[in-house]
Amino acid sequence: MPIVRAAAPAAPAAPVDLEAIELRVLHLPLVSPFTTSFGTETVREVIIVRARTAGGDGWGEIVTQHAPLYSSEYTRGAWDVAERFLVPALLEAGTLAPEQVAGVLEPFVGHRMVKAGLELAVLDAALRAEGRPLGEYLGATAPRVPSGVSVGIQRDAAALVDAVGGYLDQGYVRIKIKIKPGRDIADTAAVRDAFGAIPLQVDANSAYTLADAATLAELDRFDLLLIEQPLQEDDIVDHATLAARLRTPICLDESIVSAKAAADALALRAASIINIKAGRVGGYLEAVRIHDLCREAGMPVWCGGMLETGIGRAANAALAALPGFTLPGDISASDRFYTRDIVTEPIVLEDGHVRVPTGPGIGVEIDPVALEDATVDRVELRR
Ligand code: OSB
Ligand code: MG
Repeated sequence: MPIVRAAAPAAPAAPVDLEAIELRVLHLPLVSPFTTSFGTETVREVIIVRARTAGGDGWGEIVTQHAPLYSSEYTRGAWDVAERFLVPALLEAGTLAPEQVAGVLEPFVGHRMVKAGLELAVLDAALRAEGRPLGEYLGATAPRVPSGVSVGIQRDAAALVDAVGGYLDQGYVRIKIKIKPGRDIADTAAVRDAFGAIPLQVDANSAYTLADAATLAELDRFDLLLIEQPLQEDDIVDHATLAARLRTPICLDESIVSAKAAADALALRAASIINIKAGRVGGYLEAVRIHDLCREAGMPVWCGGMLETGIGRAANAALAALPGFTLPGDISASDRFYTRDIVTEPIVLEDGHVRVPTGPGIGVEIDPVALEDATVDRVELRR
């Protein structure tokens, strides 16, 4: 069994004196509706965290969605647990290093996306104060990361081909299409027929059961990079059973909620690839631990996305630059989802890649006017 590293990768960051934490709910209109097997989103509802410290501010993003459809977490629940329990616990601690945040929040069960957003804000404040980039701190080795795009379910297969063609024209190096029962084989066939041997994968967001194994096995003929999360979050054994019946590699997303869950999935052969999302696993430090154990086991990983703003995307690019991220991530440019991002320099695609920020902390600056315009609720909790 691989050794799970307990502390942060490089040198730990210096503690910060937390003075206050500000939470904002934002509503950001999407450039086009985003449909998955669990629903359609037209406005991204997300929480932005500002950690106010004696040495300056730090920013984080709580990647919950409006409704508990992807996982049990959702924005208003996140807001409540943050305001009532998690933020007070951090303020009570007062002076703390980013590596201590998870331990302070540990007594509170679950709510990993909230914990991740709070930890990122403290980490960003600490690294900005030291002038150290997040990528360097996490152990990034690449200056830029290949950019894949997640394409929602469209009106019909022709519309899907149009959408995919548009993203390929923009330079995205890997396409992921969302599937669900009844919108799987024909949609995948249409994309393969139209674009040939492009790097292609599918994401079911838990929409199938083992009874659908024969349908899922039909996907084998399309030479996909992987099929992401075909079964439910807690179907670890069923995923192992399914994996033995498919040629297409199974990748887990929803099921991998911690380094422990990743180690279990590996041991049970429930997946041969893992999608790492810092929000889903409770933070960027836990994400690095999953990266490390997968790398040791020779299992490829890639960086997933939750329609992040420039704050979360910048941090995701830093994470995806670690050496074990051998498959392109869902790290699309700001304009994939938003006409107006809340950072001063939107994330852009350059030759199919996104640059890993080199400035202190997450390496992007917040646009105060865009932030204010998108804010629908705000609270500041003081020490
Ligand atoms: O399953 O990867 C997923 C978005 C919201 C919730 C779940 C998922 C997604 C995506 C979008 O696929 C990826 C992105 O942010 O580009
Ligand atoms: Mg997914």
